[in-house]
Amino acid sequence: VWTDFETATIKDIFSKLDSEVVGFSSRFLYRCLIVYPWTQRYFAKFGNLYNAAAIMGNPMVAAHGKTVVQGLELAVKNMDNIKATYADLSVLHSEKLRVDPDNFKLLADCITIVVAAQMGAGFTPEVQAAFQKFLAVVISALGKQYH
Ligand code: ZNH
Repeated sequence: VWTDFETATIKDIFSKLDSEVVGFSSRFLYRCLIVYPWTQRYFAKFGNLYNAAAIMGNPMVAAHGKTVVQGLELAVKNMDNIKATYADLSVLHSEKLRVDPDNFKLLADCITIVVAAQMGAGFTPEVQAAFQKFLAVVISALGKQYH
């Protein structure tokens, strides 16, 4: 259950991300792949990701960041029904991609850091709480198939 403030905050953040934050979608994925290098193993088909420059210069990484953001936007559009919305995505990540669900949390932290850096003083504790709650629901829905 979401409060009016939470709903408004989440929608507001995502409405600004793509239009105002240049390269937002790729930046959080770069950060995840650099800071938690073991997450690179799932992206073997993206080719060489051996250092930060290679990661940031890789168009497939950038494109995948957009894909993840589109997935998040789908959750924003279906905030009261994220579990059902993510049912197929959860099966994909657990059974086909075999992504260790601990990594969802790591990626979510990278998303939070990039959003916080962008929003500056606007990222108040209340906004952070709403955003982290949203990501926690996303992670739980994505991990549903694992339990
Ligand atoms: Zn993921 C895919 C989302 C996390 C890995 N993903 C994907 C997609 C989406 C997503 C939407 C597409 C699908 C289709 O195609 O159908 N993810 C997502 C989200 C999240 C995630 C929302 C959280 C937040 N992932 C993740 C992680 C990882 C991953 C953490 C690792 C580390 N994914 C992945 C892969 C893939 C995906 C590998 C596949 C890619 C390709 O193939 O291209």
